[in-house]
Amino acid sequence: MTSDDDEPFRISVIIPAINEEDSIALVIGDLPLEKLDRVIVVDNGSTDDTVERAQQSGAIVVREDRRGYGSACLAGIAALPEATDIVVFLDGDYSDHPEEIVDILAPIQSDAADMVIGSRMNARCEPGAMLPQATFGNRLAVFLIRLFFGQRYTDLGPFRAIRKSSLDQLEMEDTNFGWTVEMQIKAVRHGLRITEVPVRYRKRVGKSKITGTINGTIRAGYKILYTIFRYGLWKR
Ligand SMILES: Nc1nc2c(ncn2[C@@H]2O[C@H](COP(=O)(O)OP(=O)(O)OP(=O)(O)O)[C@@H](O)[C@H]2O)c(=O)[nH]1
Ligand SMILES: [Mg+2]
Repeated sequence: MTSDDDEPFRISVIIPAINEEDSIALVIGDLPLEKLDRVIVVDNGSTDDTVERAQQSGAIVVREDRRGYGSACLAGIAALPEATDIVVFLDGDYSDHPEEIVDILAPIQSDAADMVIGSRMNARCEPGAMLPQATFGNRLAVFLIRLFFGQRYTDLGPFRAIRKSSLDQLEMEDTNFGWTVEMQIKAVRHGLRITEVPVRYRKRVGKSKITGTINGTIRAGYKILYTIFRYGLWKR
């Protein structure tokens, strides 16, 4: 793992988590901690043992009072070490396979990409792990992104890596479910080199906060579509 000047890449991981006590240690435990500068779990007011288990597993826990997935990611960014080369985002529910971080990082480390999205749209995804509404929503969203912005994505997967300097350029602002799609749209607009790598995905441990609830699905679906139309039609 070397960068241009032969220094190792300084990599940090941001994990938004709320009430993930059954999974958070599994997620952190499957990360190659020796290769990472910092693992940041952003807690939005968990009422279970998420915070303690994350700390025991070697993560730094940041608390964010403003609810929302995007708010948590923004708080995680604010807690990155000053010198960071690559930022990885990962969910705390153990749906992703954290050890696949090496595949997510590889295109950036070889200077083939600035942003890498882990795509769950492949045969290795555990049946039933992607709920039908998530699959449908993703398909619709990537179709619209292609229509408006000309980029062929296959997924809005949460497991992703981006060069820190590129992330700074994007000036991310969404505080909830528009986070992933905002990043992907802005990446196109800023001319980032974008790559997808196939990742595995399994049924989550613990209780769903977003896609597995009717309320969450409607709010997330609405916000994702609104974000695409907003950037596609009027927001520069
Ligand atoms: N900090 C923080 N984390 C959140 C919030 N909402 C969701 N999360 C976390 O974000 C990740 C994604 O949420 P999930 O509930 O897995 O959403 P999903 O993947 O769409 O739905 P499932 O298919 O049920 O897993 C998990 O690690 C959650 O704990 C929030 O408001 N704040
Ligand atoms: Mg999930």
